[in-house]
Amino acid sequence: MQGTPVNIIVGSHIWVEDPEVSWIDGKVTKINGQEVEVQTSDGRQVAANLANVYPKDEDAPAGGVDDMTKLSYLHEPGVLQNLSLRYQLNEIYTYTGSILIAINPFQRLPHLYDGHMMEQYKGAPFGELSPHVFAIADVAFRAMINEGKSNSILVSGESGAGKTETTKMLMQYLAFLGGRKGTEGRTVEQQVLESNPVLEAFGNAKTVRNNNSSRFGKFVEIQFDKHGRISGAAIRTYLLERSRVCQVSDPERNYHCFYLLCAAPQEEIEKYKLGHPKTFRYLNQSNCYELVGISDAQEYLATRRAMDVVGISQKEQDAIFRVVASILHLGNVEFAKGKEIDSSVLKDDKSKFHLQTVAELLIFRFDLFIYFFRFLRCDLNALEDAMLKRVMVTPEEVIKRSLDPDGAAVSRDGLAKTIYSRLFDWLVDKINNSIGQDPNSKCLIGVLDIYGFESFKSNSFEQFCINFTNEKLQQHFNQHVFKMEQEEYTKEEIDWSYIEFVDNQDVLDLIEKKPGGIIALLDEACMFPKSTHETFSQKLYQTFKSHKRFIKPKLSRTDFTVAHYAGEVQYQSDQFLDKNKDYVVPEHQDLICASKCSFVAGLFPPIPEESTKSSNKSSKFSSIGSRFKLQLQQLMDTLNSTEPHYIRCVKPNNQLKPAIFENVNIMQQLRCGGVLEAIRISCAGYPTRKSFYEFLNRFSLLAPEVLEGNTDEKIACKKLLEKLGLAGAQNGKTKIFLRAGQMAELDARRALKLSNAAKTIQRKIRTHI
Ligand code: AOV
Ligand code: MG
Repeated sequence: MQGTPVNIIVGSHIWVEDPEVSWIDGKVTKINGQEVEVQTSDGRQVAANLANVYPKDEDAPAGGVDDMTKLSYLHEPGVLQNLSLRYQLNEIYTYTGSILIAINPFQRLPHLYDGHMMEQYKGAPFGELSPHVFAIADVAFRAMINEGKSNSILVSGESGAGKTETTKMLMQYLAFLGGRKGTEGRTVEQQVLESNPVLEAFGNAKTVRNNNSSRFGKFVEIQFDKHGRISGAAIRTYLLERSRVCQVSDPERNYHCFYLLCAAPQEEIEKYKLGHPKTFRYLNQSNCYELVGISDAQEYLATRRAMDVVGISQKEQDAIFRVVASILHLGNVEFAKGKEIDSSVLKDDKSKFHLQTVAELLIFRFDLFIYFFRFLRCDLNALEDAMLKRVMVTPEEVIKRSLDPDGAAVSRDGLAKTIYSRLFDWLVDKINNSIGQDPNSKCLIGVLDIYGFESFKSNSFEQFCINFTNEKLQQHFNQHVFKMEQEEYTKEEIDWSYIEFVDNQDVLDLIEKKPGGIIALLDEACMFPKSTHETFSQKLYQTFKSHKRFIKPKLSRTDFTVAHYAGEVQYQSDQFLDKNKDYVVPEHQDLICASKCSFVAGLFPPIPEESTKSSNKSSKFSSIGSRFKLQLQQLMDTLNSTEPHYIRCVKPNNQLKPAIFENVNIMQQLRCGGVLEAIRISCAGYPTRKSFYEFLNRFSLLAPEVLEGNTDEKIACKKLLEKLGLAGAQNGKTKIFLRAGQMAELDARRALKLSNAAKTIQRKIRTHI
């Protein structure tokens, strides 16, 4: 942040920290050494340290400025006030240089995104029109066309901040620019757009933070031909939240598709033996079944239509929903204690019915089931066995061991989660194949919609991976912002050689270093059969005893804390080992692989012989953490080969309502999203930029002689700077660049001069009288 100027005097307008509203403005009434007394604008008298107050720009425009770099004082309170002023006027977009900050309006603003708007932004020079997502997409598109280089747009922010909506608007605008005018039917751009509702139906759910929360990360790569027309696309997804399939807490929902299917036309309900969501264990753990303003029945039909557009055949669609229904039935299979110790049986006839339905839907050819019923009876037994027993291979013999009811339930849920995540992956693959890739495309625009930094009361493996992603992206962001700053200085022919910034490489090393990072140690623990989360945590404590980004919390024996760039997060390690193991029980694998339905069998391709036979444990073990790390590295490689653009989405309040601007909440997001970091980097250089005209207008009264006989603003400014004796300030080609604190110093000098001038006039008037 901009260093606190020493020029604060009694009467200065300043910002002072406030626990309720983050920053409040006021007037200095007394200065005593380092302590200042302030009369706040809400009528209180508060004391603060001189180092913690910031000057307020009394000349700031009432409606704010559309780019933070135009602020006279670039500091936290200035940024916050500017966003607040604009939000009140429904100006939800603001630039910080080339970064777009988007504050969720929580209300439809249709005029902002209509065809007319798209036309306006098309080809308009950046910064000429109000800040907008279209402007960012337009810059990316033009840069791609003109320089023949790939571009990417990175959208980030916390849950409910508006990433997915922003991404959709970006895609719509790119489809508008790169679409084939007047073409009917299934065009590539239509397929790209319609992939959204399909993926949302299967990958989004209502959470406490967002009624339509994406439970996966997504990178959409839109390919263009040499004429700038969309010629292909590829969608990559990251880390679908698997646990939600079996575990939903009130008042959240499971994935939308389950509710959509329960609201399907009667014929389908009967075919899949469905009923109200209340009747299914995987849905009734929460009391929330409906979404305000959304009809699941209509969404079901809309999803089907979108599936048509992206090229999923009717037959495939039937199979998809059959699998979705079978997961619901699977969840209703319950277990009770069997006769033998530690064994289990199906709890009752209801459980038998549901298991049989799973068998019908998943394992047998649904349409042939009735004819082959007798023949297939034994398969039903196989299904029951796969649920209740495990095969153990010892050097001497092969034995079947029974599972106790809890073990059987865990295994059932494991199966449900695996089937669902494979179904999701299938959908992504299918959409990619159907849209098609353009092998000749040299340029692409990538759009990244990925979960923002998370820090909850309880943080598990998912938060760890999410925050790891954010550390990676943050590093990329910092490097980019730093580069942009340098480019601006180079363009303006300014010396920037001494600007430095600290990056977050040390956190990344802590997490991903090989060997010895947290992910590597977790993999090691997963491969060693005797490991528990306790031994894993002990290992972490030992290894990172003196790592400055790693903390062992005092009151816990297994938690660990990582000091992320956005703040400290305490992780509970108890499920880390389980969640990191990507393991499919061989019985489940064999069972589904042998399904008579080729779609279902295709979800579980046979595992190659060598890897099952191999005695080498590491080849058998597949770690979610390591795979994710690899995926992330590939993503970073892609991003590094593109010209990035950043959109930071901000959620103005937790009530998800319009017109509420919560300062403290927003400040925290600006910090996590790196907006403040970007400002800090820019403050390390020249945070204040003023056009020659503005600068003269404001400060020429400090040395009016510079204007004499001078018509060239640039020369007058140069002279003025010399007169003012500001160390380090520079004259660029079109602007003046001031170091942190210099603006405040000049304002103080100006205020003093004005007040002296006023006193002189008064004196003159008095002597006159
Ligand atoms: P997210 O993608 O950032 O959260 P969404 O894009 O789903 O958040 O936005 C959440 C909700 O905010 C949407 O459902 C809309 O109601 C509203 N919204 C967001 N942006 C706009 C806009 N520009 N205009 C109008 N309404 C908007 V998550 O996926 O939970 O991290 O996982
Ligand atoms: Mg989303």
